[in-house]
Amino acid sequence: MDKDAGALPPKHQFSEWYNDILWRAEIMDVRYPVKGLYVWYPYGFAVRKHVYQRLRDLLDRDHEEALFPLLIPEQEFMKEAEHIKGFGGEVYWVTHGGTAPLDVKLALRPTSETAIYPIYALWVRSHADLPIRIYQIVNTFRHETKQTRPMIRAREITSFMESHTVHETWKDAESQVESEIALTREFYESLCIPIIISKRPDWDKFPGADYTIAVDAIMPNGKTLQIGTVHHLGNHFSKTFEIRYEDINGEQQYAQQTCYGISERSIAALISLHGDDTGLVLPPAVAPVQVVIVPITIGKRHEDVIASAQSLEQELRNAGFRVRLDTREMRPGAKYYWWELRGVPLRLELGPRDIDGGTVMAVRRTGGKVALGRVDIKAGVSRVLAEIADAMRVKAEEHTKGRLCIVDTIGALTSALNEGNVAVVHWCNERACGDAIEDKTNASVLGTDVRSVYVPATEGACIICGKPGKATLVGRAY
Ligand code: P5A
Ligand code: ZN
Repeated sequence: MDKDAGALPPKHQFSEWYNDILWRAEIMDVRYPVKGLYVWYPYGFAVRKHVYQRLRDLLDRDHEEALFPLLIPEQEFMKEAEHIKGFGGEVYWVTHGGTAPLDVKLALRPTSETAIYPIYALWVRSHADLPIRIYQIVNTFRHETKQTRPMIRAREITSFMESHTVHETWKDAESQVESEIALTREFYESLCIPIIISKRPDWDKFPGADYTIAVDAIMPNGKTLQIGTVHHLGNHFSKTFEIRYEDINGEQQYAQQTCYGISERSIAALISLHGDDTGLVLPPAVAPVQVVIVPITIGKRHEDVIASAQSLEQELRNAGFRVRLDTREMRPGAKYYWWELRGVPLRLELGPRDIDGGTVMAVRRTGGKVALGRVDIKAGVSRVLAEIADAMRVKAEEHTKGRLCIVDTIGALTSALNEGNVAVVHWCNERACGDAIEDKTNASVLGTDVRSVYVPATEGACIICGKPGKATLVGRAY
């Protein structure tokens, strides 16, 4: 793949655009010789670092970070029946140590419930040990059978944040679910990504959960991407793994649990929702470079301009901005293109005339330019970065709103979906009606009890049987 080969496909050819931007902007190299495994380039890894730092900061308010092993003994993995039904077909097994077959086969974690919960059984003794709120950020392995795509469906999920909590009562676990949802909202808010929250239908919940709350984003092509899930596990796993506590009356009780996961799909959504025909567009909160300074050195004032650009760089760096001064021997136009492709939110251009006039030209990646005063440049840059984040949020919200159709007949539902939209209907929660919706539309019932600012929280007649139903999301999912 020659980096100078051709141009980035237009964003409306979304699949082509997505595959192309990953190498052009140096996010991921997809040439690793194992299907579904991908390499993070340094620049992609820097984006990941800032996104996950944001996630860690939010989690660290009331969770603790820990680290459990990658390998899970077969007996532990096989203990929870539903879990095996759900994941059994996707597990990679380690069968040999060197050349000798292992006595006990070891699973590469597809997720870590069966690694963590036997240890929780040792840690939990009394109600005083609860709640436990622990997360880890690790790689997990799933032998996915659907089409693999970088960050969207990987066989090695490299950036799996999994939180596992333990509580006394079912209600306590329920409020933990709500608290993880609030955290997820805040996380995606800072990435300027609009989300839709709903309760997955029973047949689609996490294997071993009481219920699953899913977080979806609408991608540029109108497909939905599940970018997070929170599961109320009830006491299914605590019964299997004997996680018991002594309550205040001295009686043994099974604990109540939740788990919650976010992966590099968050970065797939970030890239996909904000990017444009020119390249990436990164929100200032997570951009590895927030401000790039391009000196315009024509003629004899070269040294003057460079010195001025260096002092500007230093000042902004001291103020806490992630700033880069681009002094490479390239035409300014080529530099603009380079940084635009990489999604840098703000470019500052500085030439002799700006220096004489006491200004700096600020060019937003989201469009438009404005001259900022050199003396209060810190305030100016802060303000423009905030404007950029706002513009990104508005644009992504308009896209999401524009793709959401509220419909009440199967005919309207089918055409909404065929036009590349996601639809909201009313559904009675009966499996037969859910199956009918899916059969008639060739789409999925994604979730009910939809929570979204774009959808009125109404009740209405089920689109199939007419009985009372709740707002339900129907779409074609990745
Ligand atoms: C929650 C964390 C779990 O595994 N156990 C611990 C629970 N849930 S989950 O829904 O199966 O996965 C959590 C999130 O991970 C993302 N995801 C993926 N991302 C990239 N490639 C994959 N193959 C993949 N599979 C799941 C989804 O966003 C999911 O919500
Ligand atoms: Zn019905």
